[in-house]
Amino acid sequence: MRKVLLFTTIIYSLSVFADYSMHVDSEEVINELVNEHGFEKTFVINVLKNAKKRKEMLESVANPAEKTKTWDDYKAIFLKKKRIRDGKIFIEDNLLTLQRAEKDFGVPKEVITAILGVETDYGRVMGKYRVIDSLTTLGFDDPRRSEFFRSELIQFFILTRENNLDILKTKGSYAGAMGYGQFISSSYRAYAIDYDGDEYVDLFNSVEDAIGSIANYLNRHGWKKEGSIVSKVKPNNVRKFYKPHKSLTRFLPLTFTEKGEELHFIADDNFYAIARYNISDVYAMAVYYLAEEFKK
Ligand SMILES: [Ca+2]
Repeated sequence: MRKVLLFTTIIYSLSVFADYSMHVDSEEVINELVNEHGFEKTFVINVLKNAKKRKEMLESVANPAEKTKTWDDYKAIFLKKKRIRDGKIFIEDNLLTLQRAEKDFGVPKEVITAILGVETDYGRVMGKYRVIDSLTTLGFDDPRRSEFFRSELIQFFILTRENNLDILKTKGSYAGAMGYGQFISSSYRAYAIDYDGDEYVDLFNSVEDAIGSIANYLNRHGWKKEGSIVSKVKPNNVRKFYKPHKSLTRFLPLTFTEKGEELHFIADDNFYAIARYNISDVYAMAVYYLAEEFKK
């Protein structure tokens, strides 16, 4: 017995050979998948055995662009002329679907397109990592958010079964986000919709499904039709809008330093709906700026 344990420890310390079916926290995941969701134990173990630990994911998730870059850097990446031009072309190419989504969910075509632009450059960059590698590496070895990623790992097993996806081949970002709009597994299951009428939710290949799903996500997270995202204000006007109530997220002031100048904004409901997509002020602001560019 001792020999076996020692052997496991040695294998485990060589990260590339990590066998996640043997990880100290894997038993709970395996039991939940088998007992609560009806998976075959041998299937689950086999999948975990085939997952690979990727150290770069642990580094990326600890240092996301939203935290390491200044607003100027972030804005420079997401408001490049090419991304603005490509977004305008995307709107032209998908106008009828975008108009339908706007009517069904109240979310303007420019905002849906801006999210697609920031997330994946309109579907050009959907992520190169196997999701199974991301969710096992982060679910078993991330020191801060492993519980969240293990929960996503369970959701990913269910999602791939429901949608008939190959669990060992499905690709996404380093954090396990997938498809045009970069939905994580639990969001895919809860908010992604079929919007091209083939009765299959496909965020990897169907632009229409992606458009409908993003609009549905924002709608379900408090998007207000005709509501505003942010308003620019003078610094001395910030105070009177401030409502520091715990349950009230509306009307909070935001300050962004842009090329050395402090800009002040009041964020409204729709800003928070966007931030629910990716919890970051600079992310939501980049989406807002990009959406505004499409109107010019
Ligand atoms: Ca579909």
